Amino acid sequence: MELISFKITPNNRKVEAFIAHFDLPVTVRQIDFKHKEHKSDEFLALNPMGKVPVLVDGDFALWESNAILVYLAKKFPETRALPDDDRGRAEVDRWLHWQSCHLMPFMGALKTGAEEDPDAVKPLFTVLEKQLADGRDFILGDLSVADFAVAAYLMTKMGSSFDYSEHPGVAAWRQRVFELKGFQETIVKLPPAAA
Ligand SMILES: N[C@@H](CCC(=O)N[C@@H](CS)C(=O)NCC(=O)O)C(=O)O
Repeated sequence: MELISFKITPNNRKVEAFIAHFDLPVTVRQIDFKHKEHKSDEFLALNPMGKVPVLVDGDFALWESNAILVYLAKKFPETRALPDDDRGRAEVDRWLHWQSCHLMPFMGALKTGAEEDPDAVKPLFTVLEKQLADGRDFILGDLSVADFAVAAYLMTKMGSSFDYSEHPGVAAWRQRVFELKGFQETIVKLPPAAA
């Protein structure tokens, strides 16, 4: 299996971190954005969206990072990262959708300037804080794909700049996930800014 990726972005890092955390037998290859590999005919045959990540498993090419996380968790059940009961599975789906339908669009709006107030993230943090109450170490209690999907966003430069002071449960969970082997092994050190 091969993951075509671009580690520096959260949708890619979440999958890379999952692979690294569980030592999955997936080769990770960084895409050549500079030469627009993602717009080449060969790549568009794998993902007509022209975006990474893409997982290639034999003749099956899967795009959309959260779909990839779920596929890998099912393919490697020893990760125990995807509950197999209906309710647990639905809970995972809820948080994957929350990340892609609420957290990601909010952060996208901040990036484009459509939203100007970083503190507008607080209602989202309040929802996550409530989920992490009752001493839960991870979003579902046990580590799951949901933690990889959501935390990767909060480890970006923007995610690190948010004020977590009113949401200590979110802050502690974010740090806990950051310390996981998979996230430690996928830290990208940016070159220092030019003087
Ligand atoms: N919803 C997609 C988003 C994928 C995505 O936007 N990938 C970006 C990098 S994070 C990309 O490949 N951008 C290149 C482009 O749009 O030209 C996912 O979660 O996989």
